[in-house]
Amino acid sequence: MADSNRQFLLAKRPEGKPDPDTFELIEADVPAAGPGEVLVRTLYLSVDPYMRGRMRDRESYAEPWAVGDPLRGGVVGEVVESNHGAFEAGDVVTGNLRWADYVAVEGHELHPVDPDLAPISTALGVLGMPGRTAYFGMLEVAEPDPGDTVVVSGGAGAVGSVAGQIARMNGCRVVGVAGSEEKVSFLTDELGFDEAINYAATDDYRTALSEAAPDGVDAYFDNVGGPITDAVFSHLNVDARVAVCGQIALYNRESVPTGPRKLGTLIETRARVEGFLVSDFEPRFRRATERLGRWVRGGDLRYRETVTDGLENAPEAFLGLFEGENVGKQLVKVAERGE
Ligand code: NAP
Ligand code: FER
Repeated sequence: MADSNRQFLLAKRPEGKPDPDTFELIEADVPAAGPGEVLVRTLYLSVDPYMRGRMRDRESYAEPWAVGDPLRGGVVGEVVESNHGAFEAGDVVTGNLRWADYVAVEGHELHPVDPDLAPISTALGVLGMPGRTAYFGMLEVAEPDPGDTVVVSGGAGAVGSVAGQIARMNGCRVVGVAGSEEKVSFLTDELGFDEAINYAATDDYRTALSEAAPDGVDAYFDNVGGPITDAVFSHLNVDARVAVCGQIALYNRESVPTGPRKLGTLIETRARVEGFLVSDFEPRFRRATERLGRWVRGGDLRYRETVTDGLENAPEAFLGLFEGENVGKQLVKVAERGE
């Protein structure tokens, strides 16, 4: 075991886009596991768009980080030493932990990961928080019916790529929206989306949508907001459902544009627009994760991960989310299991 422990702190609150100065890397001793605690070595950590919200000095569903606080998020790690009855050395676990090489945490903060069921990194992606977000947001909020046209923005990301495939499994015609030709091919050739729009190749989203969804849009799973969402609102059908999952196009803005938007559409269509948080569905996580796991193992649900190597590169991986550098789930690989 190494004798030094690197960890990231929030160095300052970003204005607009965060940059490398938002983060501070410090070194300390590897902590010891106290009574009831488990020493965990980080193998993978997750970088997620919601972390931008935690960098802001504003109360929200995600409590803000204070300047100087350790950054934290979803981690998959390996137990090095355990003073808790539920875990022993060598176990693979997940939890909401610090961006660090090692952490000592109380056992109740950890959940076991079964390495025989799926690659352990999936506990942060398709079989973790993003997969469950797609599952509940699509099935419970967007409510896809067979034959519906379903549009998914952020279609090639961790949540969107799963959400679109779930709509396909429900017999829908699925149109993804993503920011490159590579992502368009990923969606249509690898994931079975019926159509995909490269929004970076056009300014005319409305025309692109009327070509890709000529019968209009029955359900919209929105990960991005902004002008893409404005365009989709112009194509909603009567009784459409809009599941507002995320608004990443707005996360780095200090003020959000307001004014008359596309709400007249909602009167014409009697569409329903509903925001949701994955945590609202927590009592039902176990079954959702089991079903997602079965779909992955059966080959019905495919997934991609973009893995950045090295804890020191976690800020770069996080910043890349806002530039569309990831395909599928963005992870940071910190160490190899069993080394
Ligand atoms: P992700 O989609 O894997 O990564 C973010 C993607 O957003 C990028 O790859 C990029 O792809 C796209 N993007 C970035 N800036 C954009 C912009 N200005 N306009 C259009 N697209 C942009 O991230 P994720 O983890 O799956 O999260 C997706 C969304 O779901 C986020 O908004 C997140 O906040 C939300 N979310 C919500 C919940 C919930 O409980 N409500 C839970 C998890 C995640 P392109 O190349 O296509 O631009
Ligand atoms: C959660 C609820 C929501 C959570 C993440 C989110 C990490 C993400 C929301 C977003 O990206 O908008 O419990 O756990």
